[in-house]
Amino acid sequence: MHKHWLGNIMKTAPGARNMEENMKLQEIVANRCGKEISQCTNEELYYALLEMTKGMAEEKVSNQGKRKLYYISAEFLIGKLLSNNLINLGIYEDVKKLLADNGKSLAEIEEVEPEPSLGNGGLGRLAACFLDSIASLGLNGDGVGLNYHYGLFKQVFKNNLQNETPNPWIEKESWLTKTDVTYPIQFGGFTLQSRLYDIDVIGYENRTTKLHLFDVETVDESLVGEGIDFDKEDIAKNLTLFLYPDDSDDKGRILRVYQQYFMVSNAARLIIDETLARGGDLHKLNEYAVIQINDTHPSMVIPEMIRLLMERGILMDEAIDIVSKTCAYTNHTILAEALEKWPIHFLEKAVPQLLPIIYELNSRVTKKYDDRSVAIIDDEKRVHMAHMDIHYGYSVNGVAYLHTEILKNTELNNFYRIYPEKFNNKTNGITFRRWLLHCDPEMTEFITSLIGPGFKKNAEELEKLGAYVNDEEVLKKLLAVKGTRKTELKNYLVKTQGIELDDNSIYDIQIKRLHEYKRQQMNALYVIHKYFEIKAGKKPARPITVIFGAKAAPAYIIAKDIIHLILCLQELIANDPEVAPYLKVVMVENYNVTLAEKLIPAADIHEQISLASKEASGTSNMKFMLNGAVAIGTMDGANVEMHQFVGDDNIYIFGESSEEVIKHYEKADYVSRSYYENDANIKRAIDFIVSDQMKAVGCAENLERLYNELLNKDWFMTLPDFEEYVATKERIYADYEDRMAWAKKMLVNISKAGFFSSDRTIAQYNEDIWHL
Ligand code: CRA
Repeated sequence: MHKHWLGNIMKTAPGARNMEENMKLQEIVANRCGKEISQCTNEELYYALLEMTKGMAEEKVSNQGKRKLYYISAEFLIGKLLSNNLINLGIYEDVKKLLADNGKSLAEIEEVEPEPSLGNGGLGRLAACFLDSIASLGLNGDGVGLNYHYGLFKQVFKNNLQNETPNPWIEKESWLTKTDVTYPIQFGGFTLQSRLYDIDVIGYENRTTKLHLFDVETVDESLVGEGIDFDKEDIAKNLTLFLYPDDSDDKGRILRVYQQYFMVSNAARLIIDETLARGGDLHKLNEYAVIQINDTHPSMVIPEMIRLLMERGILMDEAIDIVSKTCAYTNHTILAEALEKWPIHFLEKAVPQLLPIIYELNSRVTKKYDDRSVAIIDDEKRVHMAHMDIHYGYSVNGVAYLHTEILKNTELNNFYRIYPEKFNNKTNGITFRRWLLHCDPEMTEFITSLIGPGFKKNAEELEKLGAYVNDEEVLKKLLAVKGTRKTELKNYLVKTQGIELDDNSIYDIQIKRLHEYKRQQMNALYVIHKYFEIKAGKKPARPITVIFGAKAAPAYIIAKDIIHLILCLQELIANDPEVAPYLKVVMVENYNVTLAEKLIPAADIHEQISLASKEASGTSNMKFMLNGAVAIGTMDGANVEMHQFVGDDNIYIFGESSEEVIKHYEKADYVSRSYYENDANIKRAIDFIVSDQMKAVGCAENLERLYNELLNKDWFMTLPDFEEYVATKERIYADYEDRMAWAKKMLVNISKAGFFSSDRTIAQYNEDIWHL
């Protein structure tokens, strides 16, 4: 036994302040429910805790300073807030104990809270992590976005297919606080009155910041029925109904333009009002405000702010100059489909007042540069939102080292040559409060017992764990903690989804939005491969559980076919007595932040297998690493930096490099069919998709479509990396059996995760871009 381990965490004696909070909760419960805590239902206690926490947040001082950051984003995937707020207020343990003393479980009370799913994936979750760090570092900055009444759809599986149903989250009592702020927002032909709702974001043992969410009071939830279809044309009633309405048709796309303009016009007015209220001078707006444009969705803030400044008497030249010194842009993707280009006629219809300004901005660019590729309005009369951001913002950043290099040298090279000084990298990060302290308190306590609590505020201190990589006691304890999380996940999935896991198996997890570039299909092909191997008598040393979690965009047909493939495999393998004892496929239903918080601490292996160059950063990779899982991955996104930190022994890298992949695209020389024809394993796996066995559990049309896609298109090159992927999987599974060597890899991963704290990312944004 070791001294550090016996010493354990310093427990804060329930000081006067915490006693006070307990009194407060008892009082609130008595007032609201007229009874004791022990007599209350979980619902009653959840709402009492909500009231208490909101009250405490309001009493906190918000961040201050001359210059203020406005982080504008169409998505803030904040997840459930109760527990994180209790942690950041420093009262989590006391509340938990008080409840336990009264026979109540905080974990069960948490289940009552609906998850606000106000984002699709990484980009939205990043914005939420950033707010936590901005508040925790005490920086003067707020988030601005939209108050969608329905978050990302709820995913339901039926007949091995994804169905989408509405996902409401706003209840009579919620984290939202209605404010007095309201603006008339003008669109082509009509005006809508906005209303601002705020959510307090509590920093870790620090001040608070605000998430400002704008809404329209005329929104009509009764437009929504069983599914997620609704009348897309009645803007007054539907503007804030859904996060990103289906943009597969023009009606959905133009509604997005209305949403985006509504978001930025409100934001710009709020910024002007707050600046003036602080005694600021609009001629020097950049000294009072900085606007971070999170991807292109808020780009219209540039022409809108210019317009509003001109309305206040500032001349065009000066207005453009002021705004250019105030706005900074973050790029999150090189995928062409995600780089927004709005047809001019959309803007003419929705926001005609912006057009004279956009034309002016474009003509200044075309006068200066002959190169048509840097124009704002292209020859097909489409407005390139990113181009506007780059010309009229002072900073352009990518979200991981490799991504920024690709922007500079390839994707945005024409811009980089004009403005080299604007380009910079800010590698993404995650908040350790949610992704360690909250999702694995036991691991947090164990780490604290070894290196003290300093890492909670200064993540780099995790490096101190390096001293224990050869300490057998520590390694054993690490494996034990992981084992407990695996059992907890098993219990949770049985209870909530009727899924049975074997907690003695290897949990190999891939959770992220469903997209061909992320290559869930490659993982599924591996499953088929393994299935054949087991049938042929090559049994793995230990059972393997391959876990997927993913939503597919409702209009993304192939992504939904991949989900279908995985669900069919899940059923087929579970019913095959020869294979089931060794291999299990699980696709969890309705993957969201809440589920991620249970899956990540339980993972042994995580899959980061995107086609190199396509994943700008990835952030689940960081969460898994922090929780002691080991990655199998390509040299893509932030995997590159992870590899650099942990070294070859602690991450399993495979596949073509981004340079090779980019060359294939340039030469257009990839032919998937030739891989199929020349590789027996690939042929066997792909043919199985359309086998009679698969068609018996699935739908022939979907399976055939996916088969044809892989054989004839395979835009994201699944097949060239397949053999190396299989070999690497075999290696990682074999290495897992040396438990002590594996635990060492786990510990190295945790000890090197400090860099990926969003506190570091935000400190760098502030240092290089914001200067708050
Ligand atoms: N899909 C990237 O693809 C990245 C996040 C956050 C993404 C991820 O690799 O980690 O942004 N891009 O930077 C995006 O949304 C519109 O582009 C993402 O979430």
